[in-house]
Amino acid sequence: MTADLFDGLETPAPAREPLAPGAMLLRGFARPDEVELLAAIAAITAQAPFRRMITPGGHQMSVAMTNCGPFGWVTDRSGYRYDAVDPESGQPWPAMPPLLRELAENAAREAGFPGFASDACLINRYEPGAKMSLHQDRDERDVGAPIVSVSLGLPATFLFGGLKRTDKAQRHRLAHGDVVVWGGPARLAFHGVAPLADGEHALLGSRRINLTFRRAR
Ligand code: MD3
Ligand code: FE
Repeated sequence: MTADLFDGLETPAPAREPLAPGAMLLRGFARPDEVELLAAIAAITAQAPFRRMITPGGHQMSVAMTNCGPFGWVTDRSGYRYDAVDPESGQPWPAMPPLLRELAENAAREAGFPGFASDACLINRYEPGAKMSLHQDRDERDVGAPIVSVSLGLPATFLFGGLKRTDKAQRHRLAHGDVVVWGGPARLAFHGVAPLADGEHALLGSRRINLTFRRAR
């Protein structure tokens, strides 16, 4: 007789793939919610459209961004900051839908960070050729809280380095539905995204959308 391993028990735990100390990949974790996630993103971007922001150095980013939640990450000639107001509209950022907040909280718990209460969700849109250079995320008040990232649409090559910009970076393929929790010693690692390759995704077309949930304040 072959017993079903999960017979009468709870659903199996999602596959956890450690990428580095503090960094846990949950492959496909967001897939069950893909349709509702995309509808929520469409509603957010109707209120706060994607825009390509300007860096303090005066360059326009290739990635288009928007935010939802109490705080949003913005950059302009004066610097990087979290702001409660969308500078394009003068209005608060759209509310963070409970589905998004709960997805991030559940992923963080799976990775060993229970009670993750994100107050900012940065939404990045990549079209073919868009990239993100190596950087650290250090505009958040409490770097003891993790960052949770959700990848949707076209796959990307993610670069994950060390605590120094010059440390050699590992490359990881992040595909539709993949969620990564970045905490502990990974939280301040340099990271980036290689130029997005052309392609066609069934739900998103020739785009990649990445959500990053943060505890900003
Ligand atoms: C590792 N976004 O928005 S997500 C960013 O795919 C950002 O759009 C990339 O880097 C993207 O700041 C990467 C994965 C990620 C996000 C935050 C991290 C990895 C991280 C913070 C610390 C270490
Ligand atoms: Fe980042």
